[in-house]
Amino acid sequence: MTASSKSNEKTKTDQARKKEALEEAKLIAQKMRRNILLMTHHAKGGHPGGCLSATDILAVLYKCFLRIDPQNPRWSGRDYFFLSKGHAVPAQYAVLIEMGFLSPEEIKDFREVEGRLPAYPSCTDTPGIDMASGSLGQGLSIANGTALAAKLDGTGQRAYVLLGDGELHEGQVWEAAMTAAHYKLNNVCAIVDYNKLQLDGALDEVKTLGDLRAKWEAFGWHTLEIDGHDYEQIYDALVEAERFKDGPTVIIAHTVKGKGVSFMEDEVGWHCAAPSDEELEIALKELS
Ligand SMILES: Cc1ncc(C[n+]2csc(CCOP(=O)(O)OP(=O)(O)O)c2C)c(N)n1
Repeated sequence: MTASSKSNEKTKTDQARKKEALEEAKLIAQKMRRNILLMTHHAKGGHPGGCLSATDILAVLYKCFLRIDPQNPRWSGRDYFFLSKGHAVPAQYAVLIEMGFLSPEEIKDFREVEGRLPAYPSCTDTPGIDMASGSLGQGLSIANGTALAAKLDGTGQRAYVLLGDGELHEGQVWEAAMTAAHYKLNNVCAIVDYNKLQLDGALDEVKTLGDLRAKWEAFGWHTLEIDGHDYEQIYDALVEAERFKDGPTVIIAHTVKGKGVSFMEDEVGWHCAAPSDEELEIALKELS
């Protein structure tokens, strides 16, 4: 076999491996969406809209990129994922179930005092969670700290953070954006869940973000823009973020709040609301 045919073979197997992994990620996302609805329905509360917009991103990130170990959640060599928009924690519980950190039976414990699934992320209660969040704006600062430590230790660990677009109204995010660029933290990857809705209205009505791409670029970030429900685009952007060595990368992921459930899509009322018995039945049918 010549060097070039060997490299063609490798590209082919890489492509086949990617295709297979993305098919698995799609199945994971399907189960996650069901479990997000079951959790919020059972607890009679939660934030399904912003969970469903982030589901496909989390499925690809966890399935294909994060180096983590469900048998040893505190493994010191792990990559970090910080859910800065902590109200979307059912999405993180749902992906942790699929990755084997939690059991599906724990769905009923969401928002219960007993159990390991509190209403907002807790790094002391839940295996696989590395940051307590809920108060918006803090995740990128924490990602910076862990990424800087990993660089100083030469461990090669990466830190990923998921930010809401409404969360970008917090000034701390932009302080942290400057810090990551200053220290050229090429092991930080921020993902913006750009679903265009805030808590009680459209983002542009509450406070527009203007030219979001230009803002991140002006803050010194390698900036990518994708469809946050397109598996190839999510995968390729995360690969590009790993490859880029000159500084931090942000992936602006255009998404739909409530994605996957027809009556929840793009409806601000589903920011914080639980499906009724009837709504759950319809939604689960749509997702099956
Ligand atoms: C510091 C802070 N201010 C206000 C809130 C209340 N709050 C909870 S969710 C939310 C809207 C966030 O919008 P976005 O980040 O776009 O979330 P998504 O639409 O993705 O769910 C707000 C203002 C909060 N949790 N923390």
